[in-house]
Amino acid sequence: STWSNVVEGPPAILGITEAFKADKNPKKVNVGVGAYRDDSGKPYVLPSVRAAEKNIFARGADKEYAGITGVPAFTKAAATLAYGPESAPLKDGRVCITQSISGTGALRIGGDFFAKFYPGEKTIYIPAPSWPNHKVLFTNSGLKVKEYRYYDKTGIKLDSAGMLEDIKNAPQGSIILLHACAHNPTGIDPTTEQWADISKLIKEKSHFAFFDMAYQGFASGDINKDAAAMRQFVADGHNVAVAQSFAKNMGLYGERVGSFSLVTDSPAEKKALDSQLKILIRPMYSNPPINGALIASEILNSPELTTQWLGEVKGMADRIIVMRESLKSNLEKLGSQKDWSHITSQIGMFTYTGLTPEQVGRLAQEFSIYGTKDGRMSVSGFNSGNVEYVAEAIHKVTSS
Ligand code: PLP
Ligand code: TYF
Repeated sequence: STWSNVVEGPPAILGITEAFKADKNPKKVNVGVGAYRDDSGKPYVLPSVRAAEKNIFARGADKEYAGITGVPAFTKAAATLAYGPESAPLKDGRVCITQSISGTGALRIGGDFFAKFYPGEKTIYIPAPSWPNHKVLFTNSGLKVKEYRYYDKTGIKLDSAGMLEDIKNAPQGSIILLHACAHNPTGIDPTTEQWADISKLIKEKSHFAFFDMAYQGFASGDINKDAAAMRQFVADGHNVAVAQSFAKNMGLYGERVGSFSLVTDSPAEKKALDSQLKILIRPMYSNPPINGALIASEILNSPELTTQWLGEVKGMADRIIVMRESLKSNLEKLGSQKDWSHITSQIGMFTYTGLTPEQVGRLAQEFSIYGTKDGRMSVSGFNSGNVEYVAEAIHKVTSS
């Protein structure tokens, strides 16, 4: 037949959710996919998002097409959120920005743009490990993908020396992908001092810094703190690229709201790049969906809703921080002799537990606790009703 050459491929991360759904155990826990859950284990629609939806509906907003680069009131506010209201390149009018199909779409626009226009080495270096989608996404864009060392498995910490060495040894003018905050999957970020060294080295080597910012506000509860590394790079004179997502910090997962932006040297250069971004995007999807962008815009352009939203982001971040402490103290209470300090020192959506694939397999089979094979667990899958159970299960598989 026509498709006889097509063989079935491996399941994506969503396979974990399928296994979870099929499990009849009432105690089952899903810590696979990174989507926030409230303390009763339910998806959470932010009250500020509901309020924004009401306003949009009450206004009788139409369903006309946006332009190729999306809803201007949204992208303007999104840029200010990422770069900060005092950002020099924003004030100078030299930041290109386009709406995107969430963070993934932003990365893909970036990948395609680099593949077409980047004058230097068309190789992008991603951390080892990284969000699994990075490698295939940039490869499909036509970039060569290589890795830099990031995670020190023995110490469960950043391999700072390895990272710097690999960035140093990359050919002059390579593209370096950096997680802006809350590194996925490890939950381990460079310190402010380490970021300063990375920025300096990237400058010296004339590399290009591409920030994947999927968790602004979600890591620390503070949108400025979580953007600090990226803003420092801009202040250091890097013309960065940024992929921004509103999936996590506004809980707009399925609405697919994000942006791709580039800092340029001048408004004239920005104009040229803006035109090429449009030429790139038009044959992909003509223009992006408007609903989520209107919601984000409504929040970011209303001081009251912004204040409310910031409180809600902090609420999500704080619940995750409390769950980290609870998991760790429960493990200690059970008498676990292992060092679990990384559970509370890591930040963001995930804890990289250090469990082996075999232990992860036992968690699923014996306890109906579903995480990814690399030992990553989505902390928001924990709640006051299941954290003790999870701690007991982790203690059992790590002590026998
Ligand atoms: N980048 C990282 C590091 C992520 O963890 C994610 C997923 O949450 C994304 C990008 C893209 O997510 P989305 O396309 O839902 O915005
Ligand atoms: O790593 C995660 O679990 C989140 C959610 O294609 C996610 O980043 C996972 C896979 C995917 C999109 C989002």
